[in-house]
Amino acid sequence: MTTRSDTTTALNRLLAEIEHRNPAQPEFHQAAHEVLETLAPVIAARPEYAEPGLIERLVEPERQVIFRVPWQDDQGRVHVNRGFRVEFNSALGPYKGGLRFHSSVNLGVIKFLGFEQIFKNALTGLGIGGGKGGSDFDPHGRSDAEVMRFCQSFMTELYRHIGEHTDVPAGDIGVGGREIGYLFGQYRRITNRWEAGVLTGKGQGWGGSLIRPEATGYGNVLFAAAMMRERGEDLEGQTAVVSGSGNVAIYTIEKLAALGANAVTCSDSSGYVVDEKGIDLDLLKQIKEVERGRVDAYAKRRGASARFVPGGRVWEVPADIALPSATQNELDEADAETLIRNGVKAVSEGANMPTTPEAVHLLQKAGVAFGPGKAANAGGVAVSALEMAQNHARTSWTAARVEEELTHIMNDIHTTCHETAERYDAPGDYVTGANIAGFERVADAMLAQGVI
Ligand code: NDP
Ligand code: 2IT
Repeated sequence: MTTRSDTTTALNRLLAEIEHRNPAQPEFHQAAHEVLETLAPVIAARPEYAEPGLIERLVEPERQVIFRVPWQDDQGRVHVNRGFRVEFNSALGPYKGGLRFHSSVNLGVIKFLGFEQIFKNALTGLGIGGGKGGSDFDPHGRSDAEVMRFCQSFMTELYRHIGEHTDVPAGDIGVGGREIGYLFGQYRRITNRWEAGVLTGKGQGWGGSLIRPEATGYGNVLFAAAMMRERGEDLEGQTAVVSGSGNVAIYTIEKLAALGANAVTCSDSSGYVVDEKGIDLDLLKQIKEVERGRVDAYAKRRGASARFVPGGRVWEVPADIALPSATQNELDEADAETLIRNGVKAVSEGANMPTTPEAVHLLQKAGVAFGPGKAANAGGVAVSALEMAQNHARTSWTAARVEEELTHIMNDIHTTCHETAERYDAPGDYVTGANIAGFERVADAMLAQGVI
């Protein structure tokens, strides 16, 4: 019989092996540790999961594509970026996951995101595998024409690896509606196919789903609300700190307001804004979505209630709930201490892996409800799967119908994580609940489908 301590020893050996075989990929190591460290109870309880090779296969992507992306700027200069698509696991469905365009992108970052995506997508219950891609291209300050040429060059290689039944990319940092439009146009041109389901996050009128732009932020707030309900509270009247000012942050702030909470911050890589009256969403959308400006412009135009703090982090602003919505490892141990000191009740991750492992540990120890990204931000990919469903059926649903489905999915993910944590003696631990529940679904499919 396999004991929990045998299992932990075997998992630790595998983690050392992962670090050795994947050098210089600290984000991937971090994501692998975070998942594998919580799996010992389920592997000990269900011996079939201890089958040699199962976890080893799970941590090795099925396919990794790296390619050159040459493009010309408006002055005619040639730039060479690197493109990635990591097709991690297709046991539950076609590879599904976003594309990130950011200067920090490298193979290790894409692998961490792809690995997380496997479990997140499993939690949605919608039949999607895990993948992720992107490029170290930095869209900041680039003209529309430059972004278009970059997207066209990127898709000129990517098209041969994707397809509505194979691999379905979407947006992530630096990839929104504009980029998905250029990518879709080039895919259609090269393949001569109207294949709506090959990309999600498309525009209204050409295959996009209503509520997809809102889905990640809305979903995270719904998850936070479910965690608060579990504590006998709701969001009404609560003060929230939100980081980031992109797609996820904006619709997080919007949904918080709809549920009676007040988001008082937003940020970008230059610093943060705190607004005592609550973030004015129309102004933020104008600056970020229309003008593609920086958050200091918000403080300048808002008047006396707002100020810009260059280089600072939003976590120093006292709040009841915190929703990190920018990037990985943006909330560390010192930030967690500050949040706890200021009486935070819940932290719900809109971004992927924004909270460092030490910070997660501190928050959980202090009794703060902690919603890990793979559960809390699954609303985005869930509505992507609903977009695929609408594309396959050649129909489009009303906003009310999509939002109703999203609400149902987020509540279901919350219940699944909560119940799974209780089943494995970790009541209230959503990290363990999300990892084990996601793992069980993927592992069962992998075992049924044999050694491939
Ligand atoms: P956007 O590109 O729309 O916005 C990203 C925001 O985060 C910007 O304000 C950006 O500021 C800030 N940011 C990014 N990188 C850094 C950095 N290294 N340091 C400081 N600030 C940074 O991206 P999204 O809103 O789509 O994504 C935000 C997070 O949510 C990511 O972790 C993403 O993986 C995750 N996510 C996204 C989903 C989606 O559907 N879009 C779904 C699930 C998760 P600046 O402009 O200065 O770089
Ligand atoms: O991290 C994520 O889940 C996303 N960026 C969304 C992926 C998707 O396919 O919609």
